[in-house]
Amino acid sequence: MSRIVTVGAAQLGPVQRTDSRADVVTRLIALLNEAADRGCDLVVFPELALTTFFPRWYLEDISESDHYYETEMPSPVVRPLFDVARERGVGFTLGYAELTSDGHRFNTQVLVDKSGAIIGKYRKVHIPGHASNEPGRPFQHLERYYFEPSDEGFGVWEAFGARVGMMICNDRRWPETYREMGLQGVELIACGYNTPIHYVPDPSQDILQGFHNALVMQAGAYQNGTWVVGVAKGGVEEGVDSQSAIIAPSGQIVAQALTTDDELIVAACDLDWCKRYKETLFDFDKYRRPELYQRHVSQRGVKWDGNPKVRP
Ligand code: CDT
Repeated sequence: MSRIVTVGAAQLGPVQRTDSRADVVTRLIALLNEAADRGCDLVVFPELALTTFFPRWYLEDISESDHYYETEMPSPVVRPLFDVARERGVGFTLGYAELTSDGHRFNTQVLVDKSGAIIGKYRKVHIPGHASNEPGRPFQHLERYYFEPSDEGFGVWEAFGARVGMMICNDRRWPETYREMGLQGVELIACGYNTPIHYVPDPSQDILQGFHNALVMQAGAYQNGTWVVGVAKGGVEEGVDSQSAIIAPSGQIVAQALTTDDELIVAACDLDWCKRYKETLFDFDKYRRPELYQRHVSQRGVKWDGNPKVRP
Protein backbone atom coordinates (compact mmCIF):
# COMPACT_ATOMS: atom_id res chain seq x y z
CA MET A 1 0.00 0.00 0.00
CA SER A 2 1.20 3.51 -0.75
CA ARG A 3 0.94 6.48 1.54
CA ILE A 4 0.93 9.50 -0.76
CA VAL A 5 1.44 13.12 0.26
CA THR A 6 1.29 15.47 -2.70
CA VAL A 7 3.78 18.24 -2.11
CA GLY A 8 4.36 21.53 -3.89
CA ALA A 9 7.68 23.33 -3.85
CA ALA A 10 6.65 26.96 -4.32
CA GLN A 11 9.75 28.75 -5.50
CA LEU A 12 9.73 32.53 -5.39
CA GLY A 13 11.53 34.79 -7.78
CA PRO A 14 13.31 37.80 -6.31
CA VAL A 15 11.71 40.00 -3.68
CA GLN A 16 13.19 43.48 -3.93
CA ARG A 17 13.60 45.97 -1.09
CA THR A 18 10.82 48.07 -2.59
CA ASP A 19 8.29 45.20 -2.68
CA SER A 20 5.66 45.40 0.04
CA ARG A 21 4.57 42.45 2.21
CA ALA A 22 1.13 42.67 0.60
CA ASP A 23 2.72 42.26 -2.88
CA VAL A 24 4.56 39.16 -1.71
CA VAL A 25 1.50 37.67 0.00
CA THR A 26 -0.42 38.08 -3.28
CA ARG A 27 2.29 36.02 -5.02
CA LEU A 28 2.23 33.38 -2.27
CA ILE A 29 -1.56 33.09 -2.54
CA ALA A 30 -1.34 32.63 -6.33
CA LEU A 31 1.11 29.77 -5.79
CA LEU A 32 -1.03 28.27 -3.03
CA ASN A 33 -4.13 28.37 -5.24
CA GLU A 34 -2.23 26.73 -8.08
CA ALA A 35 -1.04 24.08 -5.63
CA ALA A 36 -4.62 23.44 -4.49
CA ASP A 37 -5.73 23.15 -8.15
CA ARG A 38 -2.99 20.58 -8.67
CA GLY A 39 -4.02 18.50 -5.68
CA CYS A 40 -1.28 19.42 -3.21
CA ASP A 41 -1.62 18.58 0.48
CA LEU A 42 1.37 20.66 1.53
CA VAL A 43 3.25 23.58 -0.04
CA VAL A 44 6.77 24.59 0.95
CA PHE A 45 7.74 28.27 0.60
CA PRO A 46 11.31 29.66 0.82
CA GLU A 47 13.35 31.06 3.71
CA LEU A 48 12.58 34.70 4.58
CA ALA A 49 9.80 34.55 2.03
CA LEU A 50 8.04 37.78 3.00
CA THR A 51 10.89 40.21 2.39
CA THR A 52 14.07 40.65 0.46
CA PHE A 53 17.11 38.86 1.89
CA PHE A 54 17.95 41.86 4.09
CA PRO A 55 21.11 40.39 5.77
CA ARG A 56 22.94 41.64 2.69
CA TRP A 57 22.85 45.15 4.10
CA TYR A 58 24.31 46.50 7.32
CA LEU A 59 22.21 48.84 9.44
CA GLU A 60 24.21 50.29 12.33
CA ASP A 61 21.15 50.55 14.55
CA ILE A 62 19.63 47.07 14.37
CA SER A 63 16.23 48.41 15.36
CA GLU A 64 16.10 50.09 11.94
CA SER A 65 15.70 46.57 10.55
CA ASP A 66 12.66 45.81 12.73
CA HIS A 67 10.29 46.30 9.82
CA TYR A 68 11.79 43.20 8.15
CA TYR A 69 10.68 41.03 11.10
CA GLU A 70 7.29 39.60 12.08
CA THR A 71 6.20 40.18 15.66
CA GLU A 72 3.12 37.98 15.22
CA MET A 73 2.24 35.16 12.83
CA PRO A 74 0.00 35.55 11.04
CA SER A 75 0.07 39.34 11.07
CA PRO A 76 -2.94 41.08 9.51
CA VAL A 77 -1.11 41.37 6.18
CA VAL A 78 -0.19 37.66 6.10
CA ARG A 79 -3.58 36.48 7.40
CA PRO A 80 -5.11 36.12 3.87
CA LEU A 81 -2.56 33.38 3.09
CA PHE A 82 -3.73 31.41 6.13
CA ASP A 83 -7.36 32.01 5.12
CA VAL A 84 -6.78 30.63 1.62
CA ALA A 85 -5.03 27.60 3.12
CA ARG A 86 -8.11 26.89 5.22
CA GLU A 87 -10.58 27.55 2.37
CA ARG A 88 -8.66 25.38 -0.11
CA GLY A 89 -7.61 22.72 2.42
CA VAL A 90 -3.90 22.87 1.73
CA GLY A 91 -1.14 23.25 4.32
CA PHE A 92 2.17 25.07 3.96
CA THR A 93 5.50 25.96 5.50
CA LEU A 94 6.61 29.58 5.50
CA GLY A 95 9.98 31.12 6.33
CA TYR A 96 10.19 34.59 7.88
CA ALA A 97 12.24 36.75 10.24
CA GLU A 98 10.85 36.56 13.76
CA LEU A 99 11.23 39.23 16.46
CA THR A 100 9.99 37.92 19.78
CA SER A 101 8.27 40.04 22.43
CA ASP A 102 11.44 39.84 24.55
CA GLY A 103 13.66 41.06 21.72
CA HIS A 104 15.13 37.85 20.25
CA ARG A 105 15.65 37.63 16.51
CA PHE A 106 15.32 34.27 14.77
CA ASN A 107 15.26 32.96 11.22
CA THR A 108 12.06 30.94 11.50
CA GLN A 109 9.79 28.59 9.56
CA VAL A 110 6.29 27.52 10.56
CA LEU A 111 4.29 24.44 9.60
CA VAL A 112 0.62 25.20 8.95
CA ASP A 113 -2.03 22.48 8.62
CA LYS A 114 -4.99 22.32 6.24
CA SER A 115 -7.20 24.23 8.67
CA GLY A 116 -4.80 27.18 8.59
CA ALA A 117 -3.46 26.51 12.12
CA ILE A 118 0.23 26.69 13.01
CA ILE A 119 1.19 23.26 14.29
CA GLY A 120 4.98 23.57 14.28
CA LYS A 121 7.73 26.16 14.46
CA TYR A 122 11.42 25.71 13.68
CA ARG A 123 14.14 28.30 14.29
CA LYS A 124 17.33 28.05 12.25
CA VAL A 125 20.19 26.31 14.06
CA HIS A 126 23.17 26.90 11.72
CA ILE A 127 23.56 30.63 11.14
CA PRO A 128 26.17 31.34 8.45
CA GLY A 129 28.01 34.51 7.43
CA HIS A 130 29.43 37.18 9.74
CA ALA A 131 28.27 39.31 12.65
CA SER A 132 30.05 42.61 12.04
CA ASN A 133 30.03 45.12 9.26
CA GLU A 134 32.64 44.19 6.64
CA PRO A 135 32.10 46.79 3.94
CA GLY A 136 35.25 45.70 2.08
CA ARG A 137 33.51 42.53 0.96
CA PRO A 138 31.94 42.56 -2.49
CA PHE A 139 28.81 41.11 -0.84
CA GLN A 140 27.97 40.97 2.82
CA HIS A 141 26.16 38.08 4.48
CA LEU A 142 25.23 39.44 7.91
CA GLU A 143 22.99 36.65 9.13
CA ARG A 144 25.01 36.38 12.34
CA TYR A 145 24.30 40.05 13.02
CA TYR A 146 20.57 39.82 12.37
CA PHE A 147 19.77 36.40 13.85
CA GLU A 148 20.74 34.37 16.86
CA PRO A 149 21.14 30.61 16.44
CA SER A 150 18.34 28.58 17.92
CA ASP A 151 19.08 26.25 20.83
CA GLU A 152 15.87 24.34 20.31
CA GLY A 153 17.21 21.72 17.91
CA PHE A 154 15.38 19.76 15.26
CA GLY A 155 11.81 18.69 15.91
CA VAL A 156 9.71 16.31 13.82
CA TRP A 157 5.92 16.62 13.66
CA GLU A 158 3.19 14.06 12.85
CA ALA A 159 1.28 15.90 10.15
CA PHE A 160 -0.22 15.27 6.70
CA GLY A 161 -0.08 11.54 7.47
CA ALA A 162 3.73 11.80 7.60
CA ARG A 163 6.57 12.58 9.97
CA VAL A 164 7.52 16.08 8.85
CA GLY A 165 10.74 17.90 9.72
CA MET A 166 11.98 21.37 8.93
CA MET A 167 15.36 22.94 8.25
CA ILE A 168 16.40 26.31 6.84
CA CYS A 169 18.99 27.01 4.16
CA ASN A 170 22.49 26.57 5.60
CA ASP A 171 21.16 23.74 7.82
CA ARG A 172 20.90 21.62 4.66
CA ARG A 173 24.69 21.52 4.26
CA TRP A 174 25.19 19.75 7.62
CA PRO A 175 24.74 15.97 7.82
CA GLU A 176 23.88 16.34 11.52
CA THR A 177 20.70 18.19 10.57
CA TYR A 178 19.29 15.29 8.58
CA ARG A 179 20.49 12.65 11.04
CA GLU A 180 18.89 14.42 14.01
CA MET A 181 15.59 14.19 12.15
CA GLY A 182 16.36 10.78 10.68
CA LEU A 183 16.70 9.43 14.21
CA GLN A 184 13.15 10.67 14.84
CA GLY A 185 11.89 8.75 11.81
CA VAL A 186 11.44 11.76 9.56
CA GLU A 187 9.77 11.03 6.21
CA LEU A 188 9.64 14.48 4.65
CA ILE A 189 11.88 17.49 5.31
CA ALA A 190 10.74 20.96 4.23
CA CYS A 191 13.60 23.36 3.57
CA GLY A 192 13.52 26.95 2.31
CA TYR A 193 16.69 28.76 1.21
CA ASN A 194 18.32 31.92 -0.11
CA THR A 195 21.77 31.18 -1.48
CA PRO A 196 23.61 34.04 -3.14
CA ILE A 197 25.58 32.67 -6.05
CA HIS A 198 28.68 34.52 -4.87
CA TYR A 199 28.97 32.43 -1.70
CA VAL A 200 31.32 29.94 -3.39
CA PRO A 201 34.85 30.36 -1.92
CA ASP A 202 36.42 30.54 -5.37
CA PRO A 203 34.27 32.94 -7.45
CA SER A 204 35.48 31.35 -10.68
CA GLN A 205 33.68 28.24 -9.44
CA ASP A 206 30.20 29.77 -9.17
CA ILE A 207 28.99 26.90 -11.27
CA LEU A 208 29.50 24.64 -8.23
CA GLN A 209 26.78 26.38 -6.26
CA GLY A 210 23.94 24.48 -7.94
CA PHE A 211 25.94 21.25 -7.72
CA HIS A 212 26.50 21.64 -3.97
CA ASN A 213 22.86 22.54 -3.42
CA ALA A 214 21.69 19.30 -5.01
CA LEU A 215 24.56 17.24 -3.57
CA VAL A 216 23.77 17.96 0.08
CA MET A 217 20.03 17.44 -0.21
CA GLN A 218 20.32 14.27 -2.28
CA ALA A 219 22.85 12.80 0.16
CA GLY A 220 20.76 13.79 3.19
CA ALA A 221 17.63 12.25 1.68
CA TYR A 222 19.33 8.98 0.76
CA GLN A 223 21.31 8.51 3.98
CA ASN A 224 18.19 9.02 6.09
CA GLY A 225 15.55 7.49 3.83
CA THR A 226 13.47 10.64 3.62
CA TRP A 227 11.86 12.95 1.11
CA VAL A 228 13.46 16.41 0.98
CA VAL A 229 11.65 19.41 -0.48
CA GLY A 230 14.15 22.19 -1.15
CA VAL A 231 12.72 25.56 -2.13
CA ALA A 232 14.67 28.58 -3.27
CA LYS A 233 14.13 32.27 -3.41
CA GLY A 234 15.66 32.66 -6.83
CA GLY A 235 16.39 35.29 -9.42
CA VAL A 236 18.45 38.42 -9.12
CA GLU A 237 18.32 39.85 -5.62
CA GLU A 238 21.99 40.85 -5.90
CA GLY A 239 22.75 37.27 -6.86
CA VAL A 240 21.18 34.24 -8.43
CA ASP A 241 19.92 31.50 -6.21
CA SER A 242 19.86 27.76 -6.50
CA GLN A 243 16.76 26.25 -7.97
CA SER A 244 14.16 24.18 -6.17
CA ALA A 245 13.85 20.42 -6.18
CA ILE A 246 11.88 17.56 -4.67
CA ILE A 247 14.14 14.65 -3.76
CA ALA A 248 13.12 11.06 -3.07
CA PRO A 249 14.49 8.79 -0.31
CA SER A 250 16.57 7.16 -3.04
CA GLY A 251 18.40 10.47 -3.45
CA GLN A 252 16.91 10.96 -6.91
CA ILE A 253 15.50 14.32 -7.93
CA VAL A 254 11.89 13.70 -8.97
CA ALA A 255 10.93 17.30 -9.74
CA GLN A 256 13.06 20.34 -10.44
CA ALA A 257 12.26 23.99 -11.13
CA LEU A 258 12.98 25.16 -14.66
CA THR A 259 13.18 28.87 -13.89
CA THR A 260 14.50 31.17 -11.17
CA ASP A 261 11.15 32.93 -10.85
CA ASP A 262 7.85 32.20 -9.10
CA GLU A 263 7.22 28.58 -10.03
CA LEU A 264 5.41 25.64 -8.49
CA ILE A 265 6.71 22.11 -8.90
CA VAL A 266 4.69 19.18 -7.63
CA ALA A 267 5.38 15.57 -6.72
CA ALA A 268 3.25 12.81 -5.26
CA CYS A 269 5.54 11.58 -2.49
CA ASP A 270 5.04 7.97 -1.45
CA LEU A 271 6.04 7.84 2.20
CA ASP A 272 6.35 4.08 2.05
CA TRP A 273 9.33 4.61 -0.21
CA CYS A 274 11.13 5.78 2.97
CA LYS A 275 10.64 2.36 4.53
CA ARG A 276 12.70 0.60 1.88
CA TYR A 277 15.73 2.63 2.94
CA LYS A 278 14.96 2.88 6.63
CA GLU A 279 14.35 -0.84 7.04
CA THR A 280 17.13 -2.27 4.91
CA LEU A 281 20.28 -0.37 4.08
CA PHE A 282 19.82 2.31 6.74
CA ASP A 283 18.25 0.28 9.53
CA PHE A 284 19.66 2.57 12.21
CA ASP A 285 18.75 0.29 15.08
CA LYS A 286 20.62 -2.60 13.58
CA TYR A 287 23.67 -0.99 12.00
CA ARG A 288 24.48 2.32 13.69
CA ARG A 289 27.42 2.40 16.13
CA PRO A 290 26.71 5.47 18.31
CA GLU A 291 29.33 4.36 20.84
CA LEU A 292 31.92 5.11 18.14
CA TYR A 293 30.51 8.52 17.20
CA GLN A 294 31.33 10.39 20.42
CA ARG A 295 33.20 13.19 18.65
CA HIS A 296 29.97 14.16 16.93
CA VAL A 297 28.43 15.38 20.14
CA SER A 298 31.43 16.32 22.26
CA GLN A 299 33.63 18.21 19.82
CA ARG A 300 33.08 21.30 17.67
CA GLY A 301 36.33 22.01 15.75
CA VAL A 302 38.94 19.63 14.39
CA LYS A 303 41.18 17.92 16.95
CA TRP A 304 43.73 15.22 16.22
CA ASP A 305 45.12 12.98 18.96
CA GLY A 306 48.03 11.55 16.95
CA ASN A 307 48.17 8.28 15.10
CA PRO A 308 46.05 5.52 16.60
CA LYS A 309 48.12 2.75 18.11
CA VAL A 310 48.89 -0.11 15.75
CA ARG A 311 47.24 -3.23 17.11
CA PRO A 312 49.24 -6.45 17.21
N1 CDT B 1 20.65 31.81 3.86
C1 CDT B 1 21.70 30.97 3.97
O1 CDT B 1 21.83 30.26 4.95
N2 CDT B 1 22.61 31.00 2.97
C2 CDT B 1 23.83 30.27 3.00
C3 CDT B 1 24.89 31.01 2.28
C4 CDT B 1 25.95 31.34 3.19
S1 CDT B 1 27.18 32.32 2.45
C5 CDT B 1 27.99 32.95 3.77
C6 CDT B 1 23.75 28.86 2.42
O2 CDT B 1 24.33 27.96 3.01
O3 CDT B 1 23.17 28.68 1.35
